[in-house]
Amino acid sequence: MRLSRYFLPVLKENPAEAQIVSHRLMLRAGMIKQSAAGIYSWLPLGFKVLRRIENIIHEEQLRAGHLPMLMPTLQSADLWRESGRYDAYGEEMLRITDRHGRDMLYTPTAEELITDIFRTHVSSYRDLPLTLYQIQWKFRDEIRPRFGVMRGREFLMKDGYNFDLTREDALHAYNRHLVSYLRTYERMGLQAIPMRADSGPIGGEDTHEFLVLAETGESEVFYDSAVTEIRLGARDIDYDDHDQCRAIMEEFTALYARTDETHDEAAFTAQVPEARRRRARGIEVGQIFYFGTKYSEPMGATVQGPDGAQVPVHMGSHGIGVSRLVGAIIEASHDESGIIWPEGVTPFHCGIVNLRQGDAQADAACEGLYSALGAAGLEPLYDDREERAGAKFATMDLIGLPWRITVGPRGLKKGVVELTCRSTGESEELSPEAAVARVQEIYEPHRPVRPGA
Ligand code: P5A
Repeated sequence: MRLSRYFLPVLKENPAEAQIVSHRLMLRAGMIKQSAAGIYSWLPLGFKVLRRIENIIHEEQLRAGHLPMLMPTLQSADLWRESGRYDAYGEEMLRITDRHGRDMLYTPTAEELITDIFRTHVSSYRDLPLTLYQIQWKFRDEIRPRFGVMRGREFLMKDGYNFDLTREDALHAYNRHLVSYLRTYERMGLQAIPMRADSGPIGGEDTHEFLVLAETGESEVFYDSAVTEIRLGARDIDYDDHDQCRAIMEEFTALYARTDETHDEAAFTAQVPEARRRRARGIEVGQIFYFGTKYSEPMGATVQGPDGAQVPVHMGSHGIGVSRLVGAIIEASHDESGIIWPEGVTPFHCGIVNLRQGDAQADAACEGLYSALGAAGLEPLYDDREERAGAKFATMDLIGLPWRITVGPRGLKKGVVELTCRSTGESEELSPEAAVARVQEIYEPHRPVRPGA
């Protein structure tokens, strides 16, 4: 993309309404625009990051054997009356009446709708296990929407639902989700710690939230500092292997880590040596639930078991805050000049800054880099505007591309360009060909994963 043709409405001033750094930087970098309280338009740069996050989620969901689908945002109230949640959900549910006087609602989550789909089409245990998921907009009429996309009213969620014959199988689905979420967050450059939490209006006995530690987080958390040392890394995972998934779940959840809803001071003190006790704040970027037959029983979602008897299926649901993640990643990765995107989610792989726009040699070198990076399957953002070098650097730093190639007449005389790392600020001089090869090598581990691979 050439910056002269892009839509990047950056702001010079700090917007007064933004209280936390991610909200401020998203507005300043021209990623979002508020259209009403807690409701945002995603401008091209913000939309690109959102898509990158979605793609990682899809790849990891497919890898875990889950099936993508799409359900509507508007639902009939009748299904929610069957489960008993129409009245129980409270003020957060946005209720709408259509022209025929029918009660509708904007979906805050989709346990009822998916259970209805399941009961319509599945009747035998032979069709299990089954996990369906979507990435779809949700609406919760939060009393205090704030912090930009972190606590929106309309927000994008990945929501998945598993259907299993037995509790044992459903607990495997729980563990499988936990493992695949760990991998998903790690690919985004984030550490998200599973913490025992409360199940709230979704219900159920087993639930973990995934928390990214950040001072601006809305959740109060209590944990053993040793949990921050565990990583999934590049382990080979067989998502059908119950024992392996359970072992990883246990590894990540054995140490004390809880949100304030489930925190138990006595257990905390007894289990965690004083030097490792941490009280901090975190951003909830996902949550997984096992709730057994809470929806399948009242809604009649049963299958015929191996012995011929009809039994209600065991279910769980699993959510990732897709739009919230954009803010959470910025909270975890920025400096005073702007955003620092992790390579896995960056909107463009590399910036190209032309220090002397209009100089035939500099222009030609930039064009060469631009097409070579494109041919290597990468997306560069070429700042081809007639601007001062300082202004070009400030824009690149603000929007946070992890790598920048700077091209100027002085370097070109020596046959070199400069490759700069956004996070360390370190630069090296390289030939243009070597710079392209280097950037290609950097992104090799972040190539899309083919479904089934
Ligand atoms: C799991 C999927 C559920 O709704 N039903 C379907 C279950 N879980 S949840 O924890 O309530 O939401 C899942 C994730 O969505 C994000 N989230 C939000 N993001 C932005 N603004 C909001 N107002 C908001 N509310 C929830 C969180 O990341 C949460 O973990």
